Amino acid sequence: MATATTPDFNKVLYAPLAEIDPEVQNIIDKETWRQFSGLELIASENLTSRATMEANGSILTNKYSEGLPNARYYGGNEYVDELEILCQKRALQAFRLDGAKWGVNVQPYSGSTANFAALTALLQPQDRLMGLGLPDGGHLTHGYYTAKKKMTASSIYFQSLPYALDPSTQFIDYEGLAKQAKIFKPRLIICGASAYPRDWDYATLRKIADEHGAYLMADIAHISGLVAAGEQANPFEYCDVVTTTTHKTLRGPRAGLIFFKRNSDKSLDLEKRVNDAVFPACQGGPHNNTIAGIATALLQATQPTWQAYAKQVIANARTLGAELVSRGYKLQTSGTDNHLVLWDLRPLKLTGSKLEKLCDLVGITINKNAVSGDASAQVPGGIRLGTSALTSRDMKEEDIKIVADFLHRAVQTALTLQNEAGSKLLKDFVRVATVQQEGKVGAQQVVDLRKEVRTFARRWPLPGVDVSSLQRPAGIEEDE
Ligand code: DSN
Repeated sequence: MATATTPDFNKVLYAPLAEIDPEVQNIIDKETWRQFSGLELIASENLTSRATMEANGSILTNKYSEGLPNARYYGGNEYVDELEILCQKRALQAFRLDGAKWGVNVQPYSGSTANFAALTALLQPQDRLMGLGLPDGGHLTHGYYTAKKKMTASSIYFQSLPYALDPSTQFIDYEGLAKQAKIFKPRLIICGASAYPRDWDYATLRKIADEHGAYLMADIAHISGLVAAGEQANPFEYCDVVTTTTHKTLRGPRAGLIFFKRNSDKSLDLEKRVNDAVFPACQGGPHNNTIAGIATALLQATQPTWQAYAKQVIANARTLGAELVSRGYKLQTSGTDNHLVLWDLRPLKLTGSKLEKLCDLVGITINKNAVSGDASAQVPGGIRLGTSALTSRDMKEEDIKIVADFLHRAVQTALTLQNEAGSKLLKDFVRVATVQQEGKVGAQQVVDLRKEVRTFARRWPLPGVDVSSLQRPAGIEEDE
């Protein structure tokens, strides 16, 4: 509360957001309404808890604390030290790690900075690394480049060679990787993906890495919540370094973590190298409010209920995949072991961009994605779907069947619109989807589906939000 003696220039410090900045408040309200009214199926997203949002929006944002607990470059860090140590402890606990064998840095701002810091720790400039190629499901930060451009720091500062999926099975081609590694002689092999619906054979990867004296790093950003629950193979048994984001299946705030192995012959100094790589090599002061949010999310991931959540995420993804297959659609690897499904649209002659656009128009949030065999990640032939967020809204298999039916109708509508557009261009597709025209039915199908999706979505809670008091905010129009 401002007092009678608060100078005018400081009164602004006490006013609530809605009062001081109604424009930003309105944008937040619209986004809340969108999340409440739609179906979130982006595999890299989730809906974090109220506690995490409270921590993330806390007064901890005011504090600088470059360095590590008990070794900071600024004063006043006694509570921040307590927080960071607690977060580290929970991170090890969530993945059932012995602190004598593993350590963790909880400061990375995101998955990308965590990965670049890990590369900085493990490699010298221009050292060689191998990661799963982006068109096969790998991540940009795993060494991606195109014929025309080295577009990520991981390919600009290091030499990289992608490994691939076996085109006949669409599983990782471990034999091919072993053969490539014999010639390329990498210093680091990265496993982990952004779009791979199957589990990993870490023992085989370790064997290949050892043949070349290479480090093995797993980026478990997508599956970390499932690994914490013991519902995926355990990368910590085989890897030197494990990175993750904290906001996907792990359901925390947006940030990253780097776990490093202690005491193995080759990695005696990994702790110092990783910590120095995060700060000062790649980052400045940690975001302590985010670290508080991570700590809170990790506490949830250590509770007995976490395994039930992770199991339900996987059961929902399996149901989603099976429902799509039962309607004649093609999935990469025909199914899933984790939270995501990769849907190959190429047999339908429909691009991922068009289905993503159509789904946006009806309140289903998905993303276009390359599928195995796509010549380029720029024109993806598929869609990636994930069930983490819908599971956080309490949906189970029977509900996911309804979602699968919405997706089926979205495809049918997209095919109708593509036909009515009479051209392959996305702008023509959007025009016929959004403007009712005599003799054309696609735009009406969009309206009908949007209404049904909205009614269904609003039956569910939204984590961190009291939906009973939600009202449609100014600036959102809805068809009646
Ligand atoms: N990790 C990416 C994704 O999977 O969506 C974003 O970088």
